[in-house]
Amino acid sequence: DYVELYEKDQAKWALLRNVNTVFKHNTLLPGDYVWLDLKTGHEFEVPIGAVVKLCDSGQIQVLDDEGNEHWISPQNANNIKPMHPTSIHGVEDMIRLGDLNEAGILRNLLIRYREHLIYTNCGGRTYTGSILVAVNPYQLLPIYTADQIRLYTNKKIGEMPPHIFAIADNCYFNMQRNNKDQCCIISGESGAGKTESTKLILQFLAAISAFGNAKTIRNDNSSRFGKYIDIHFNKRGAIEGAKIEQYLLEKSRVCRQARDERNYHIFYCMLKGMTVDQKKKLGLGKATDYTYLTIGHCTVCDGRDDQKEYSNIRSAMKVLMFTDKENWEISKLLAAILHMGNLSYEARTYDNLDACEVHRCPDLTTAAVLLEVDLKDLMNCLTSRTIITRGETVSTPLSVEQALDVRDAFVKGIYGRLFVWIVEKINAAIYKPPSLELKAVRRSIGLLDIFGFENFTINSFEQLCINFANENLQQFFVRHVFKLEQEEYNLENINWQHIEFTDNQDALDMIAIKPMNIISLIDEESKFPKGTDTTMLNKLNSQHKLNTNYIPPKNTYETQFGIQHFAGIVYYETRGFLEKNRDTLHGDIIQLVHSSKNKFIKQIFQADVAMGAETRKRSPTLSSQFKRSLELLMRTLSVCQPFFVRCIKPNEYKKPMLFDRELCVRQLRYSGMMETIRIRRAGYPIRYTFVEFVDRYRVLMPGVKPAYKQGDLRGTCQRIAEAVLGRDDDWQMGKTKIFLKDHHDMLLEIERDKAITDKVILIQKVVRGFK
Ligand code: AOV
Ligand code: MG
Repeated sequence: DYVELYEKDQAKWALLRNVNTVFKHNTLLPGDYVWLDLKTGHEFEVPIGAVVKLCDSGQIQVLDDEGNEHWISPQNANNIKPMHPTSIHGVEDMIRLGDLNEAGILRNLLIRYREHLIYTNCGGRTYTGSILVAVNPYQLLPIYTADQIRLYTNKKIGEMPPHIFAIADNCYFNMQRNNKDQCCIISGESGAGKTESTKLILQFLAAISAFGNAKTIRNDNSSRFGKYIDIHFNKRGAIEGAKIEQYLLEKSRVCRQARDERNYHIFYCMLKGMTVDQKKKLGLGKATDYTYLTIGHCTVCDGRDDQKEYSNIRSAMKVLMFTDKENWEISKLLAAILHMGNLSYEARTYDNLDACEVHRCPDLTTAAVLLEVDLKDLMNCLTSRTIITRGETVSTPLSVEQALDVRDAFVKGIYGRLFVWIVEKINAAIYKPPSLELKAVRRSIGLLDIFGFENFTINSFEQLCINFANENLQQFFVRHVFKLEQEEYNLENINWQHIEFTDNQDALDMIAIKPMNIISLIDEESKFPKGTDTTMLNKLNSQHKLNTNYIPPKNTYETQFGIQHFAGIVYYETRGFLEKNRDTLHGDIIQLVHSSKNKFIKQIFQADVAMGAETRKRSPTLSSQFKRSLELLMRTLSVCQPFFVRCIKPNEYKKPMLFDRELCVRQLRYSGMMETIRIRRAGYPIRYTFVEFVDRYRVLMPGVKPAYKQGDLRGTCQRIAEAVLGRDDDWQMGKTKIFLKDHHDMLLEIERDKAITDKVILIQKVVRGFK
């Protein structure tokens, strides 16, 4: 067998195929597969697979995987290399690849993708720490049916082809078998398929998805917030409830969208889906009537039916126990936001001060009616600010720019609090607090779906936060897959060749960990009364200009700085940073809300009203809140047994059956996939302490006593392993644990099943004999 020979003796294999002397002896035959190195020198170019078409007087014609033909002359013989048999038709688990290099990994994904096999394991046949690679198909595949779910339920690992359902099933099985919390970390860049993967594991998130998702250039349904969904199971393994944790909704989107992007889906859905009568009551027209919905010059989204979505959202909200009244209150606030966005201002000067007036228009009146506040009060709030100096309250006018900022801040404040309220409301419907006795036995599976890594033409504070979150996830992966793993091998003193990997800890240190890190400098400047975006940038420069992960502005006029992230360099435009980070509403607005007769808006602003002006000023900034919630998240994840789903985006056009090789190589490279496969292949995914091993498998050796009665535990463990697995196989004895490969575990489990069944039959026979 070809494959076997290659694995056993590459030299002999090569000789047999004459591959080193291909051109001399002309032994390549049409139909043979080769790697073709085009040597273009592009950063993300790797050799492409090709098949030999013709051999003609020393020249060889090949057809590459993209359908292009090439003639290779004898001088360029080095440009082609034979392909390992496993690469020809692909493998379900990448650790089985003979050509363990980027080209091999990439081609494996490509040929599977062409056959609609979007899932590939990466040392995935293990019980813990499975890694699944998912390539976004951008089309509905018939692989998510109820039948498929049944096929994947309760299966031994490796029995079925790789699938997201296998991950879900393994999570569940693991939770039961090890009585330990599990988590599933879904990563990948924007549009790679994280949210779809999450939905496939869990289907009831339709409602929250519309309020927090929007069309961006990268993704028509981009998550503009992060979420961690914890599903709780009772002792018997039945779902008992769930809880959603949300992270940092991108509020700026409510007021501003980049070209070709949309505001949150819910606005467009509402305008398409409401009845004429409902719209009339809210004074609403069509999407194109509203400034807030048209800044990106895009009100429709290909392939999305806003009207249908609206009815889906409404029915989901019903399931989640939102009352009709609550739904109406939500709609009123959304409508008020749209009306406020249409206000227009005129500049004035009073006593040489810049001031402005807001035009009286139907939008203004309707906003006041919907917010249930006095029209005059609303106007005052939007055009002036109360300042207290030496115990005296003075009203100072706002310039047009300031007034627009105040209005936008108010609108973002409403939307942000509305979002938080909705998440809380959903939690109230799905969450059941554990009773004291249950606390100990309840187990959970957590699903993490955040916003993916982003790099737009212009990136702002939101992107910094998003990318910071992704750095954290990457570090979690690196720690789990490379650092802890190799640390344990060293501690246990087993035979191990260190595997190099790219560690993003330095970048993370610079962004948020080490003293004077970027986040803390931004924060400090936000609290400093005289701080501006420029003074902030200056501080960043003087502190970090020598750091290799920091790219300072080219000159003093430039307002952006760059960070070398694990997934590439991103330049951040600092204008507006501090304002976004401070995220405060001034007292007049809170006062206005307090005066409202609308109970709902008062409720969502409850905490702010209760706080009082001074506390509000000192309340934590966005980035410090975000940093803290990320730390909590990382802590939660670190006590779970993790599964990883790595989503890959095959093209930038959201198209099916289009595989951009360079784009994919880039993602595989920065996510550390090469090294991951290498460590997974060399490593020992299954390990037991000697006690665990002896107690679990002593049934395989007659006469072995339980662990607590053993004098030489290590010796007994070794004896069992040698007997069942063979002395020469690739397993190792550490100081306190035995280290095994997947197939050892599978073998041991099968043998154990057999032994136990035999015993049961024996007992039955004995019992019957007595009868
Ligand atoms: P994301 O969550 O990773 O981006 P999504 O999960 O929203 O990306 O996927 C983007 C689009 O790809 C979806 O709207 C689907 O059209 C398509 N897609 C993804 N996975 C599948 C699948 N398994 N089957 C069919 N279509 C799929 V972001 O949230 O922007 O980082 O912030
Ligand atoms: Mg998403």
